[in-house]
Amino acid sequence: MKNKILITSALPYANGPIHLGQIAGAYLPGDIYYRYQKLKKRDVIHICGTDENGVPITIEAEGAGKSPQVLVDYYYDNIKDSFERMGIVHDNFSRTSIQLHHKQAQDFFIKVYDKNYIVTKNIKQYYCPHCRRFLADRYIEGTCPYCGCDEARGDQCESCGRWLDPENLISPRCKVCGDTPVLRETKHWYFRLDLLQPELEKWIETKKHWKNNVKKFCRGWFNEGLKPRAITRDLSWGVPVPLKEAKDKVLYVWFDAPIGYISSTIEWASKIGEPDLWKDYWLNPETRLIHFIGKDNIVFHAMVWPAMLIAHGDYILPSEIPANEFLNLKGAKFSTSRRRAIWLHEVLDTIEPDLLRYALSVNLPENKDTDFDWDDFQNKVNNELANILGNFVNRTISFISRSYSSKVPGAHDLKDEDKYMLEFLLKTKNNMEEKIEGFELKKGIKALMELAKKANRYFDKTKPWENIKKNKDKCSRTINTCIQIVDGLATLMEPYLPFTSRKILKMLDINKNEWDSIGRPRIPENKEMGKIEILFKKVENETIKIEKEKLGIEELKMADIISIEDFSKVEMKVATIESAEKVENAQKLTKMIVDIGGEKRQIIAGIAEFYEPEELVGKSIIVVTNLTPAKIRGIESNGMLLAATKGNDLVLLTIDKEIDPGAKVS
Ligand code: B3M
Ligand code: ZN
Repeated sequence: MKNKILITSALPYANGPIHLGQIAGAYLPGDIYYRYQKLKKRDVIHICGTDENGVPITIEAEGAGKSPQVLVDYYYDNIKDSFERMGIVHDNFSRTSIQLHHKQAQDFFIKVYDKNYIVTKNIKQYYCPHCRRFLADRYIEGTCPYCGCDEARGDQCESCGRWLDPENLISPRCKVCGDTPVLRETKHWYFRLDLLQPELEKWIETKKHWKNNVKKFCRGWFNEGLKPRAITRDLSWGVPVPLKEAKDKVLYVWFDAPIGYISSTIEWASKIGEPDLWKDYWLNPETRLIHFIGKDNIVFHAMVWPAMLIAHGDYILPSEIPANEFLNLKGAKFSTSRRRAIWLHEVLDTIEPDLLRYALSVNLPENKDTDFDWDDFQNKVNNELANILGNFVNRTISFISRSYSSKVPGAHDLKDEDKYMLEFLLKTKNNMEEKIEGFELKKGIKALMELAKKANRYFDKTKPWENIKKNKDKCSRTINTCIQIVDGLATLMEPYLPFTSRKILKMLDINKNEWDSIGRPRIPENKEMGKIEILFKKVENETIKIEKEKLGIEELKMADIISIEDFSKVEMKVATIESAEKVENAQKLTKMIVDIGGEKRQIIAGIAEFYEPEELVGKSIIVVTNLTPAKIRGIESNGMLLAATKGNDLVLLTIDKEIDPGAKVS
């Protein structure tokens, strides 16, 4: 086994906040794995940072009317802060807009260029006559030729994950103005993936144990035959191409971004005052390089990046690429650019990080896409985390406090039932090691919950509350065994639930978890327990309701087929909007007063991202008027307006000719 581990998690674009899909895809798994390796006392570092170059940034900045620098500064802070609050730790969290990275990426380019793996080509590229510029990949959208999704981008289809060229798109359109672009001649630099295919194939062949999703992707590309890929773009933001004849061009973001893993490691080494230490990882064949990513990044990490590394020649290649599938939001993919997401920093305002870490851990999309759903979240927290794990820890420590004045009773002459439990603790540890090292993190947390379940049953069966009078020895054996299990659980949960683990240690009055001492009871007789704390507060219905409302319109369910009678029960009227304002602290909600023919109603609707309040006033819309009034974010809404939605678009239903408000719609 190699003795060093270099873990990276995909560098998130600094073009929006982090959402739960990204957390489940890469960041939480990376953190669990890292924390575990730390507990095993391995030489491990976890490297990350924000991806701040390229079109994903410029498009977002243009849309927001800000400069790219202002945008990335904002989201760098926002993302770093979200990770910290979530307990996701990195040894270094860098950014790719810094000088160190620019130089690193340029040097990399030059070395590969000098080795003749980069060539120029005159090509025809889409140009938008209206915007008067060449359109880099993501400035073009159209229909995916593979899956038919009509929101595919010029570089990749988010829906099927296929890697695209803008020319592949059916009915291309300029993302900025919607016009149809035309092809014009220009020059770009190409990376000779074709030359590297044989070596890549050989390398992937050695990865027998890799997950199928990664290998399947690669095989597909090999069968088609790799082609040279353009690695420059016409853009004024990013890493300038370090060649005189390429002024006004920058490196394609996917060329510079993975080099960011190296830059971030270099930055880490100099920050800790050992500027050469990064070489111990990147230049050391005894290091296992592990990239945690989501499946949309597979092509770049399993093909392009290794090809770049082979072409460059100095650095190690990835050992493992644990790529997760997607965590979906009710069947749709989370997407930062489309702002279809549950934002981590918002959730953390009301929900403890460990509750979220748990719900995501047991639902990681390791082998297939999974769904996130707030009811399911509540169920997992209340019925599993609180009722099983929390309950066991609390009943044990409360018992010691009540019946033994907070001092751990001794255990002499353990019986089989007690020994069995301590052995099961050790077995769970071994089992979790195997699962975590094999990147089956979901199975790891499930093994931990199994132990907590068994421990509760043991507590029930041995009945300490009766034996404290009837059979004192047995009672103290039980409680001593239970407290050793509580201690073991605290250690085993640290990778998954670090905050809870801390809380338990505080109650046990111990300062550190020792993974490898699990199974050897380390809480001595008479040890005094610290103050009892409730581990998990149950999640109330109100909290879930608020989270669902934040999702606004996206929560609407698909309609079932209904009869005419059912439909005729719905009363709809023409309404005129008299006033409108945004609801404070609710990005998506607008509050309106509408006139429905003599009667005024207050309506709350999830349209704030589509209509400014002043555009709404005076509009005639259609409102459902006989619904039970609902409270949204504590504000009463007495009616529901009708709108048409598709993908990311929403338009209100209005009327074709003037008619007085209150007119019935039928
Ligand atoms: N920024 C895509 C993403 O955030 C991209 C990853 C780069 S990893 C080198 O999913
Ligand atoms: Zn345009």
